[in-house]
Amino acid sequence: MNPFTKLKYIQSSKELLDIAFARASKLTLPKSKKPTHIRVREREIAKLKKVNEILTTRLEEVVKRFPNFDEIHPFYRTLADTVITIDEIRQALASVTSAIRIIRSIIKESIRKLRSIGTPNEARKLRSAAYGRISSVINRLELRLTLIRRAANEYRRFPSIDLDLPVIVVAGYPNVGKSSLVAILSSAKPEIAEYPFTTKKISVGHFPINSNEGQVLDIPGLLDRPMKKRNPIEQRAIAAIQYLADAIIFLIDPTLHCGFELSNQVALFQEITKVFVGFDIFPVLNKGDIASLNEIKIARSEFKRGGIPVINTLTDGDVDRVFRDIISRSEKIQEKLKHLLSQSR
Ligand SMILES: Nc1nc2c(ncn2[C@@H]2O[C@H](COP(=O)(O)OP(=O)(O)OP(=O)(O)O)[C@@H](O)[C@H]2O)c(=O)[nH]1
Ligand SMILES: [Mg+2]
Repeated sequence: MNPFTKLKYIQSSKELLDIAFARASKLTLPKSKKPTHIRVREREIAKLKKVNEILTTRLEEVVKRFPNFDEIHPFYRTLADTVITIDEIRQALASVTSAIRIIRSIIKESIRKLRSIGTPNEARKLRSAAYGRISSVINRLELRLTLIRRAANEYRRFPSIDLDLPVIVVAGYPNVGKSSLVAILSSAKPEIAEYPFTTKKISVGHFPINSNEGQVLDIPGLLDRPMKKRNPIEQRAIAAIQYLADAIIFLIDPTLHCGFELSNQVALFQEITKVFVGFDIFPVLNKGDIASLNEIKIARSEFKRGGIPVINTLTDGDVDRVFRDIISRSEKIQEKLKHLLSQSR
């Protein structure tokens, strides 16, 4: 499951200061017969305490809502790292923690001084000086808060994947029909378009299986290039394969309508099988409605596999049969299903 769902909107420096100072200025103290200078002093102290409470609880909340990056599943850690590096986020969160400390010490010091101050004017001046120092501490955090907000917005939207349930990843070159396939196999409604690189984020769809649920993942298209040269979007796709896939459907467009050569798709397939040793990888030819017999024959021979099934996602009722066949041939999925069955007994 996505470990970042607790993240909320991260307020800006200005929003934090506005709310803290506004709440503090609305404070009303109980009526008292104490001399004016004492009452003013108490009021200024109460304001500082309020500002301290609001700022430190809100900033602590920002830090607390982030899970420990060392403890989350490597898939989510890798995904997070493709948005904003974990080092950067850690540094930003550390700056927030140290800002909390500084604010507390400013408040403490100011309250101590306020207690021994004589005139109301001096008390107000001292409190106002403390506000100034607090403002500059918070304003200095602005870039970090912006970074944390960006991370939180993206992290929160990561797909929620249940690792106890079977996971099938649909991989392949861009534009070969991966999203179209995921859309007909599952509850997912990914964007489908006639141009490559439509899918930029991983999405998950569910399908019923043996009174349980399976998950099928739509991932961004991959080009045939070394792992080191992959951009963050492709790195996400690779992370899904590496950490989540019980089985991989490698979807191929034999017609070249996707805009890429068959030789590139073959090279990608070879790369994936080389890198992900021991994974169940099932090549499937798509766009069977427009592929010629010759194109299918060439693809099968290039992939050095005779019986690669042919489907199409537009009209073909065979898709489900091919899918169920893959599920029955995937050892990892069968193991998971057996385990689920034994648990439900
Ligand atoms: N004729 C035909 N067109 C298809 C088939 N499957 C998908 N398409 C078309 O191929 C194009 C790409 O489909 P997508 O499902 O977006 O492909 P994708 O692999 O997810 O593409 P990226 O997200 O860009 O990697 C769209 O215009 C689809 O309508 C098929 O079986 N037959
Ligand atoms: Mg897609």
